[in-house]
Amino acid sequence: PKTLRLILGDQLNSNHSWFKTVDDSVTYVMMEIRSETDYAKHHIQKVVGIFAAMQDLKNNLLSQNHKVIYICLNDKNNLQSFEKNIQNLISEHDFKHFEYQFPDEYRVDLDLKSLCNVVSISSTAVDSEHFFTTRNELGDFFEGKKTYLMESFYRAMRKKHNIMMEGDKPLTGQWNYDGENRKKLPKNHKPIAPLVFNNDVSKIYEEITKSDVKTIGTIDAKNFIWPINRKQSLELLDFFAEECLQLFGSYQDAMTPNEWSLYHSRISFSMNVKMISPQEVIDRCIEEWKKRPNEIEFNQLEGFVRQIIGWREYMRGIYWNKMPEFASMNFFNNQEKLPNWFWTGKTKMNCMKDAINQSLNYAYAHHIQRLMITGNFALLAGIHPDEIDAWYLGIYIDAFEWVEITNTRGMSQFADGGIVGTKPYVSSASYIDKMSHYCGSCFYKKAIKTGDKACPFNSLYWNFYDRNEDKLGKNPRIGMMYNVWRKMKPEDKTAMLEQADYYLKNINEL
Ligand code: FAD
Ligand code: DLZ
Ligand code: SF4
Repeated sequence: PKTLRLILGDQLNSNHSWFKTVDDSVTYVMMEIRSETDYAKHHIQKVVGIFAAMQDLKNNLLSQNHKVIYICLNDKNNLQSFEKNIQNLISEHDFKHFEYQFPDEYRVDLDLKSLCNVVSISSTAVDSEHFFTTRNELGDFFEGKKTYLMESFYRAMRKKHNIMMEGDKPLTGQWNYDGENRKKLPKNHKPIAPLVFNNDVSKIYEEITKSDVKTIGTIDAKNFIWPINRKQSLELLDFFAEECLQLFGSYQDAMTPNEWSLYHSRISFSMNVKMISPQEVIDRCIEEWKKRPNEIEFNQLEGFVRQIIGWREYMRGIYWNKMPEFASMNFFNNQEKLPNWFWTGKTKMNCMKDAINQSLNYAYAHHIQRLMITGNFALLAGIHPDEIDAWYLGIYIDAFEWVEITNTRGMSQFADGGIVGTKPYVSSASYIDKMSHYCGSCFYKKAIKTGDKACPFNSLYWNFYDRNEDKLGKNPRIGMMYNVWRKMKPEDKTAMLEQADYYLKNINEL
């Protein structure tokens, strides 16, 4: 029967078994649509990058003689949603069967299921052949448990997939080398310049500008820096394995002004749209380590592999286990709005300015900037998780809800009350100073807690603990902080809380 197969913008896996044989009765459809460009205010580089990568897969499939219908953003017959376009195609082309790959987003999953219920033809959903785990695997693994400990899931993944194992023991005898990682960058250390691409995506950019899609951030459309096809994704992976892996773990949490990528892989976009698979990514790195065991210490490799087969799969599992409730969790009942400067970068806080500006310029910030700079500030300031999610879901080129919301609401904001993390990731200026070179040249003073130049992270930090004592006071991992707070002189506490209050009331002026 004539079959229609849908490929979503984050299902660009050219190795999918769908494509192994060319079949005249099968037509693929891909579509650039407003439902997807508009569910968040995306970074311009994200929309451009996804469209460019979609068009590349389309051309690739056409060159192999697959039949493809590609609906462009401004096509006259574009009905701007998956459901409407598919219904239209079914009635126009006499398709007898409809197929799609399991989407990674809850919203789209529901939409496609209900579409299948209303169309008159049969339908099938198949695996996207990308992840190590199925949607329910993590839920089954932790069945009946209250906390979902990442480390135990990670070890099970290592065993199940025989990754860096010696029989049933971890290679080298130790599972996790975090203790040896996470150093500050030495002052005179010049990090490697990131590999960027020079893709000319001006045509796509023009089409997006022509429609009135609202976006954020900047772009150089003649020199688009992100990989937009499988070949470039593999080049970026090679660059990481050859040049960055050896220092990945060491400087994973380091931050320094004007260095936006350091030793991070920037492979998340390529992986999340499935131009390459997590298996390929870790295989390449393990191969490099085997080739140069004297140059690449095992802790660097282990730290990286853990992010991919541990954290990434774990977050996906949490998503499918906890949605849709997860999306409305707000443990601290935070209600504030994001300050305006999250959208402009115009703040005197050096660390925030750097993290936000690079996000606007590159659609990228590395993990510790997302967690301990912007995320930390948002939690201390009591911003509503919906506001925070909207920002994170839009601004990063790698942001798709399954991995964005679990990191944002879960890991960063503790809005899930402790499913993902055991305590909130908050800090005062001392942690930021320990891991970065931001404080020295900041308008604010890291060691000052009250007064004109006091670093906002300091008073907001104590204000956070003070106002949430009923929710956190009994948490054994936080007890020590409350002891310090309780022992502080009453007049110091009052001054601290007044300072925090002043900053919160004038948050747009920070
Ligand atoms: P590297 O530092 O090189 O790490 C390698 C890979 O490990 C990443 O590509 C990623 O696939 C995986 N990884 C690392 N940490 C995590 C994690 N916590 N969860 C899932 N996978 C991880 N990641 C996204 O892919 N999309 C998001 O929308 C996203 N939003 C985030 C929001 C917040 C508030 C936080 C704290 C983290 C978020 N992350 C997100 C996780 C992580 O920050 C990014 O995966 C990483 O920064 C991507 O850059 P990279 O490829 O250079 O990563
Ligand atoms: C993020 C995104 C954007 C901006 N545009 C499109 C699009 O026009 N067409 C499309 O198929 N997918 C797009 N995407 C990715 C989808 O939002 C993503 O596939 C779903 O969220 C499922 O994960
Ligand atoms: Fe950030 Fe405070 Fe350091 Fe300034 S002093 S860079 S605001 S932590």
